[in-house]
Amino acid sequence: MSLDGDTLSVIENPVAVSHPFHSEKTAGVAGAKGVQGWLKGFQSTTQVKLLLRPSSSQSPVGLGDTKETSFCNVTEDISVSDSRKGSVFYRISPENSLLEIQLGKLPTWLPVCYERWNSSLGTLVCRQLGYLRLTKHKGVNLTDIGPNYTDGFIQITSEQKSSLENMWQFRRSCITGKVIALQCFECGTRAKLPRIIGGVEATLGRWPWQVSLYYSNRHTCGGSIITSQWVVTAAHCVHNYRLPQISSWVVYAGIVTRSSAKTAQHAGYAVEKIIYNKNYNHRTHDSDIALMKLRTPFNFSDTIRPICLPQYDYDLPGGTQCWISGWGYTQPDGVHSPDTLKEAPVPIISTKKCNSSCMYNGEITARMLCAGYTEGKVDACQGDSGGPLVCQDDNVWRLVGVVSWGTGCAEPNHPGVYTKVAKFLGWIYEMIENY
Ligand code: 4AZ
Repeated sequence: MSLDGDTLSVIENPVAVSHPFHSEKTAGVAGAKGVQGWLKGFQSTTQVKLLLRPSSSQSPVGLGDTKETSFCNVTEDISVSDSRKGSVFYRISPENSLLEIQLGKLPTWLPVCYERWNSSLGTLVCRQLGYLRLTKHKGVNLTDIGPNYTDGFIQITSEQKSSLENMWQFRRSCITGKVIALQCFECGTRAKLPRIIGGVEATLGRWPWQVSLYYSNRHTCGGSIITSQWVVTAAHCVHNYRLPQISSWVVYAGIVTRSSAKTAQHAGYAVEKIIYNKNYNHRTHDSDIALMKLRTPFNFSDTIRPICLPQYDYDLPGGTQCWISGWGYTQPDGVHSPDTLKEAPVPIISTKKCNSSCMYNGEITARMLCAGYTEGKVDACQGDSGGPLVCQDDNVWRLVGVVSWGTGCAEPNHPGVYTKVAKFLGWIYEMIENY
């Protein structure tokens, strides 16, 4: 299987560098460095969109206000310093899997000395990077990693610290002579695909984490694969009367056309558990998030793959380009449900702007985020609910939002509202570990 972007199985200089997990691909290409990585995700892709087509003069980012909307003059504040909370940044080197840390004021990425290290710390670091868990870790001899690391090391402090952020300190040398190599659970990549030009329809494998949730033999909602047995969706898709009838739900993965859902090749996956967030509020749409556990695990392939979760403590600035996908209505009047999965680019709208009196006037809670266009025209709609809002960070796609609600579909000043997944990371980890 060949993957987009870097894979760790490629060793550029086999003489100078030895690879700790060679022969395996890894997910460790994402830096938790903050906004630069996210802004790189802007894509100049042929304009395709989910539900409603923007006029040909529109670009996916930075659309200006139209006449009706010009009173809404809240400007987006794409400020880097506002978005970079905390002062410790993590990444896993794609060349050699070494964990590298940038400590606030130091300008360089430094390897971490293999001392006082354990797998729980590895899990915390993987989760900080948006991966669900650690898959491998080991100490690598400094003599095996070549001459590239001469600026010093990060050492784990000897004192008990309450937060991961405070665990690290700078050291000139590393007594053990070993540094940490990590591999986290792979997610957020797609297979190399032929390009589509000029279409609004997605092709197989472009959004391999997208699933269709069928209830009583009908497509009801979208969802996103996060592990081999768990799917994230919206609470409003599964709450109430639907819960006791678990056997009525079927999860279809690895498809782009709904008509292919029931062919033998694409037998759906039965559902074992549905958990919706206990703080879900039907009236305000707050905490609109749920998890579905499958009875049997997905068979991962080029067309069925998990999406990464967002990193902790990171708010995407307004204007960041993200994507939605789904089988929801393609007209606001709600009569056209497409057979083929649709996709569309949508920029994040800051909560400040989205909560202004010309948009949702204070209805956006800290657990929601907005994406779309002031003038409407491109948006998620009924049937897309529970599906993904994803953003690319370096080469990795992350589940930033879950399609939740909005006033109508694609109306001016009423962008789509999404559940902010970053606010539910602790809840997701807890459910997946305990259920
Ligand atoms: C819905 O009814 C729905 N325009 C989903 C998304 C949006 C509106 C409604 C956003 O499921």
